[in-house]
Amino acid sequence: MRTQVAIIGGGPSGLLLSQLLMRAGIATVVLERQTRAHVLGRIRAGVLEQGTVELLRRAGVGARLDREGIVHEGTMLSTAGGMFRVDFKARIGEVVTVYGQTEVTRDLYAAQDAASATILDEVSEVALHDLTTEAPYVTFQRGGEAQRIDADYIVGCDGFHGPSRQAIPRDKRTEYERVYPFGWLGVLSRTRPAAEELIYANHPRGFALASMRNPTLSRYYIQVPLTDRAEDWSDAAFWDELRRRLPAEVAEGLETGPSIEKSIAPLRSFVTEPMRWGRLFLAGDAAHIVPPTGAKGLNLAASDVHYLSEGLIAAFAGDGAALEAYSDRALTRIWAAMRFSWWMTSILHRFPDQTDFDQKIQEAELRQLETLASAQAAMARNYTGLPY
Ligand code: RFL
Ligand code: PHB
Repeated sequence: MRTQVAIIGGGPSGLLLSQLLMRAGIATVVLERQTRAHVLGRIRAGVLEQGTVELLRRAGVGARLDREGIVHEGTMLSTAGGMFRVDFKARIGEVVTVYGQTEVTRDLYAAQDAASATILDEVSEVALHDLTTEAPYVTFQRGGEAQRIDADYIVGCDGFHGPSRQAIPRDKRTEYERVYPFGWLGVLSRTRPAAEELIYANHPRGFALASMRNPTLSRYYIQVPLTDRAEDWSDAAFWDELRRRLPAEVAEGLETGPSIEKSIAPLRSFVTEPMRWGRLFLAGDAAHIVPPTGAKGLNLAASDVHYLSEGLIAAFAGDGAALEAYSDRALTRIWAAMRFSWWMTSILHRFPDQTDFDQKIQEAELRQLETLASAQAAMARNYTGLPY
């Protein structure tokens, strides 16, 4: 089989890239290890920056998002001293949209099906070859058969554990990493959200987040030790712990119910540089991971895809400059989001080795955020998304 761009990974990065390229008349093939049902069963991100919303509209998948997405003009933060609000709209005139990654992915699959895209699921043993030549190719197994795709370019959108990043020789890339000493236990439940906006809570027992997907579907997280296992947390124990960490007035009115999904995610900051080797390009979680505290992972995947689709479209039209610049352009924005999500994580969580000094600094950070318009503006700017 031959195509112009072979895309490894059918998550949001891979599907959005394929969609944007196909709309520009460029042929793609997407290779996905899992079944479509599995990809659509993953519960992940919930907050979209305005730039992501606009990119999805440009990709032709904005209709349901515009109907069902919930615009949030601010967020709540809760501390020992009480709850306060950061008003994004008032501070910098920007907003975010609450719309689940599951729904984004569903919309992208529907659009790709309508465009008769080639998405091969349940592939295994994906291997990348001849990446520094003009004729790179991918081999894989599907339905018990060995197959090969030749392409002009190969894009790794295969997440943190995929093979694409590893295809770059170790001495040709530099990796930067911070692993945090805790995880997030997340629960999805068919209940009314705790509040109209998200609540990020700093609490002596650990961080908590009250989020949502729609008016009848809530998403909650609590900080847990990495040694905990999701199956050891009963629903009742989860709700009790969440109530303790949320402000009393919110905890009192909290609607609880059976969990639909319950899982623990570790927290990590990770970047690999450069995001290109020969004719291989990396995008999304394949190249970088952020802790979810800043709600940046899916949004960074979208901005990578924006830069990369521009570069590839120009390259096929004969101008390679934007593709050459892809890794540098993407990394500038990625490091800004790395800093922000590291900072949000550091001011909101309880660290196992936290000293009294660290504690006082954390309180001072939160007080600044509560009382200084300039601190709120900086947070709002980063949370709602830096411009592309
Ligand atoms: P994905 O979604 O991991 O998709 C990669 C795809 O590649 C496939 N794959 C392979 N395919 C073929 N061959 C192989 N060998 C393969 N190996 C892997 C996988 O099956 C998969 O389908 O990466 P992508 O597309 O780059 O998208 C990134 C986002 O999923 C991720 O950044 C976000 O979910 C992060 N994230 C959040 N981001 C936000 O912007 N806002 C949020 O509010 C937010 N909350 C979150 C999050 C991530 C979380 N977890 C579980 C990590 C909350 C959580 C709890
Ligand atoms: C979510 O709703 O899953 C969510 C929202 C905000 C975050 C992280 C996750 O910062």
